[in-house]
Amino acid sequence: MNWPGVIQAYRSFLPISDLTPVITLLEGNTPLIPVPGLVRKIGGNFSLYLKYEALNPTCSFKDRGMTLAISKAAEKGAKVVVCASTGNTSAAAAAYAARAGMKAVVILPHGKIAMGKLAQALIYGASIIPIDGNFDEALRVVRELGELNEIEVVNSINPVRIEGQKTAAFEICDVLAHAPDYHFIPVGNAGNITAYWKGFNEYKAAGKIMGLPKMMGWQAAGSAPIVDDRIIENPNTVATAIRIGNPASWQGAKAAAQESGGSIGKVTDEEILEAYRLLASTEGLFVEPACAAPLAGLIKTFKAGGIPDDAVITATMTGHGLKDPDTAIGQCQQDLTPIKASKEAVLRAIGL
Ligand code: AN7
Repeated sequence: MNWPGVIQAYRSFLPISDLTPVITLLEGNTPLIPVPGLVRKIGGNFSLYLKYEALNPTCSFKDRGMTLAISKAAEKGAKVVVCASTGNTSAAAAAYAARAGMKAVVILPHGKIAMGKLAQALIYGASIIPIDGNFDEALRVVRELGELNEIEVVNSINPVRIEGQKTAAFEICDVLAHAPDYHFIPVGNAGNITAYWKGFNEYKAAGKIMGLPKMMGWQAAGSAPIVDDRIIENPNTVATAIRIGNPASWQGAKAAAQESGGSIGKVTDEEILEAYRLLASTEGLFVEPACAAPLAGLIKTFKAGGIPDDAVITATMTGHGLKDPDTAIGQCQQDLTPIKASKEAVLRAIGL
């Protein structure tokens, strides 16, 4: 049977009625990929599985919440949806709005959106409004627009987004047949960590799992309001997806860490880029820089002795590496000057 998308797959856990039109691109059911080579490389003995959300229809986890948000908007008869975004939300909103025959308006921090994400929003036909300002300022404008009744906000301040995103936690437990011991996840606007914690708890309440993971959220050092416990006016990081200084779900992230016995930490851009290259070159998995934040955080936690030997660990790889080709190419040390088209020239070039 074709996978039906997250609404049909997890209907009884979602705020959906028979009257809700289901707008889906068959998102979800993404692979949980074991990465033993990476664990060996850092000298660990634990089990690590990556929830590879890059394989959603718009290549990020945002599709899970967007199928709910757009379906509920369609139920209300909305014609126009709006979001602020560091890129992935705008791509997902634009795609699902196209599928529903709605207009999407996306408000983006000018010059700070990875190229692949911009290409997506453009080709799906969204109205793109770049602003002179960062994500937090864009979200402020969106909140104001949401007060006008004719525009539906599809940022994660819309609670149905969180409802959709929690399905990733269900899928992890369905595959493992239990909860992981730790779950590592990047934190930007903090909706996703909030959603996972809700998902794990609901699965436990339903008797599907016995335990709960410690929630380990990771921010970029230049953009770490929750760790630093203050709003960051000018957040900065190579991981543009999580370049957010005043997260909407701040309290949700803190609650997830506190209630689970986990934590929210921060890693530098250097640590992020090192983990980014390491994952791609040892496991063949290409993710966008934001996903490398929890990996860098895991490496740091392991080196500090904070990971038990037999732990089962999951981590969310939220978006595809192809979304941000500039960062990947910028990390490349190779000389790409063309040489003569001959066997001899190639052998010389590779040192044989
Ligand atoms: C790849 O698209 O906020 O903590 O506007 O794109 O739930 O915000 C993206 C966030 C992690 C952080 N990884 O998740 C947006 C946006 C990737 C992301 C996050 C984002 P949240």
